[in-house]
Amino acid sequence: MNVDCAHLSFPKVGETANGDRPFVRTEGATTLLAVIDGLGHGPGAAEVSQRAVDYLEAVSLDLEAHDLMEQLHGKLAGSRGVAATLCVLSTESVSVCAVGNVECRSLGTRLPLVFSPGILGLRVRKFRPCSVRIEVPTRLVLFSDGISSRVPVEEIKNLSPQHACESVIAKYRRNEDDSTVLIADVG
Ligand SMILES: [Mn+2]
Repeated sequence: MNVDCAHLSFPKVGETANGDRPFVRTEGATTLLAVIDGLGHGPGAAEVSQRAVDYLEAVSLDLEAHDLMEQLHGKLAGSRGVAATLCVLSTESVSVCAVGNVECRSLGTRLPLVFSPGILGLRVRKFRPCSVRIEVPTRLVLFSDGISSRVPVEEIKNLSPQHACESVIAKYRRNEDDSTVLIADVG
């Protein structure tokens, strides 16, 4: 399995610190994808998102998205909290868990994903992960709420991940929030 990834992330217009973080880590046959959106914006949001990234850099990738999310929830206790979507891609399957409003769209593999209401680090009543067999090719598109949810994932499916990210930022970025898009082609 080959994963071809690109991402772009910008702070809210007028801010220098970015409270969003795209994240990609591959180890052996496993790839972890994430978009983290620290609550609010500015340096405080950037700090809590960085804490989440530090955890994801160090954690074992043998875990499914659900376990990673539960652990991350514990690690961020006492912070302002984040919204986050995590995808763990392994040779045959993909597991996804989403808390808050970081979107995850899939082309190729049908993802029966239900978003878990709540804020990671503060309160999550119930994690609602999904884990399915991956169909090849699949494109995963993750984006924070600084991108309009009207983004036409189907219309840009023939663009490379990098060009598709550029197109999303150019046309669907909302200036009043940090904006992040991450696209992964699984082939
Ligand atoms: Mn946001």
